Amino acid sequence: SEKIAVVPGSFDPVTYGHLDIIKRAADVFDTVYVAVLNNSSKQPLFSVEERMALMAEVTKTLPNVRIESSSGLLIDYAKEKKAKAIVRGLRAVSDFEYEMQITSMNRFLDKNIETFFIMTKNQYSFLSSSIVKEVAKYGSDVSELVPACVVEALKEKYSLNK
Ligand code: COD
Repeated sequence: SEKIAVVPGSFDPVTYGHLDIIKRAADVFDTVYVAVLNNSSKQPLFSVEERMALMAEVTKTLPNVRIESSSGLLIDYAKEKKAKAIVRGLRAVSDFEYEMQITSMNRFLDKNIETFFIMTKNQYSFLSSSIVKEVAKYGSDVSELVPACVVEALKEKYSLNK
């Protein structure tokens, strides 16, 4: 049967680190749903629609990847999609505690959906959306960290292209 995975995140905005995880998940699973969600402890720079549009642009060459959004719980969304797994990326030890917490909560809510982790590539281990936003805000070049359409979207947000 079709093996379905959900890759959830706030993706505010998508970085090469996220994209690497999505590509590697798409190599293993038949269908990957990228779920653009709100993290209640983060104040997003880009709207859900903007984040989805950027994600769609950067994944357009991946035929088994679909971009969606949900305003509810991740686990309910994963169930609705008949997903076998939730796939998350892991960077440093600092990600571990938070990931343990959400994994346990999601397992408590539905024990049939596994959470799988993909270790980041070394070159992305210090990359995060927050760092990218911080650097872009001051007008520095982030083109090695995020795809070209994201570089443009950041310039527009911070009005540096005027
Ligand atoms: N290399 C590899 N992986 C990376 C990198 C990198 N450089 N940067 C980020 N990642 C990974 C992250 O570890 C994560 O797995 C994924 O990419 C997305 O990252 P973010 O930061 O965009 O996403 P988060 O952590 O803000 O996502 C949190 C959710 C939105 C999934 C969570 O808040 C959620 O599930 N919200 C919906 C409501 C819900 O169900 N809440 C209860 C959860 S128990």
